[in-house]
Amino acid sequence: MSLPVPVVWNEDCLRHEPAGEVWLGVRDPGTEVPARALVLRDALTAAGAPLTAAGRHDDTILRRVHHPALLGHLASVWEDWEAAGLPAGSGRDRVVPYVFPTPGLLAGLPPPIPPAVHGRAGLYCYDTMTLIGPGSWAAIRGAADAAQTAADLVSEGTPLAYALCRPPGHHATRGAYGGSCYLNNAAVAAEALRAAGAARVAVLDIDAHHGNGTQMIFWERADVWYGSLHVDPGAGWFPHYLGYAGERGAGPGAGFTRNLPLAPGTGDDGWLAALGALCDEASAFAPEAVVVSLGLDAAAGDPESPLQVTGAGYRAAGQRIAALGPAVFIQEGGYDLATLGALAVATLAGAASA
Ligand code: SP5
Ligand code: ZN
Repeated sequence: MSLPVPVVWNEDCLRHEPAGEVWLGVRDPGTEVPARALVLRDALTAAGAPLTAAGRHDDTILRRVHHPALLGHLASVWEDWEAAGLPAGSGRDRVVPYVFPTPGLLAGLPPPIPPAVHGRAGLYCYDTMTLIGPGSWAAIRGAADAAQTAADLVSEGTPLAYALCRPPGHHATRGAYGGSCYLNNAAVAAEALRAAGAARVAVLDIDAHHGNGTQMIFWERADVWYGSLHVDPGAGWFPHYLGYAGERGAGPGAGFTRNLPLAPGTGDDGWLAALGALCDEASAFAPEAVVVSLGLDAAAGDPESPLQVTGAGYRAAGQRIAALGPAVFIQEGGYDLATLGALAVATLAGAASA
């Protein structure tokens, strides 16, 4: 029995080699590695899912999601870093910011754009663990293309599609990257569905971490609902500053954001109960299309989160979500190479059974 969900693939996803993450001042090996994409691709194709190549898209949708300055920065920062002699001169082999223009620094002044690339790096990045190297931009741009291709398939009538996006995207905001994310692939998919005629799009984010980027991109929007299940940021988990239950949207988007933070250790029962509540609310919104930020890091055994969801839990989640309507699944986090493939297969098999 073969998995009837097209898997959108872009070979360039393998060219992003962050070569670690600087966490609390130390460069650790990092868990967002190219092998993730290979494990996912191989498990899904072994389950019979057809691979579809990501098609190239122009910047129209990307520019609805992101500030042009972020797009320009990501496209050029590696070349600027190299031209400044940082890798050759002192072994600084990846772009890592060291000064951040926080409100406490600027006291209300607008930030200038520093001419030095090592100064500018912190203007568009909000942490130290999201590194950029020579192949990063090709992968980042290719992941957004994959998301848009999957959205195109669903807009054209395919009930379910999955984009194997790497790097992931849900932590990327309109104007800044972080959390191993550079461009917001899920927001790109949502905007592409809107542009193709879906009047209301629901984004369901089941990554173990709050999708702060997606939430804030649609914060004031009533046409794109955002709901997330994630480990409680108040219990000490990334992104720390967002993802609390009181965040509900603003202006025309007031009431169109819903966060359900979960206690560390939450397993299938608590996670699926919260997912049911989230899906009931999404259903009341009457979405014409759904985007799923599919993080597989809520699974027991994942090194980046304390949630304890099983493969059966992910299967049930896929089924519940797909009952909401045509759905574009966007790969987000998920770092346990030994179980990642089976978790993706379980989720999409559940969705296909809805
Ligand atoms: C897309 C996504 O899942 N991004 C997650 C970013 C959270 N990264 C937090 C990294 C904290 C350092 N990792 C410590 C691992 C200890 N086992
Ligand atoms: Zn995550």
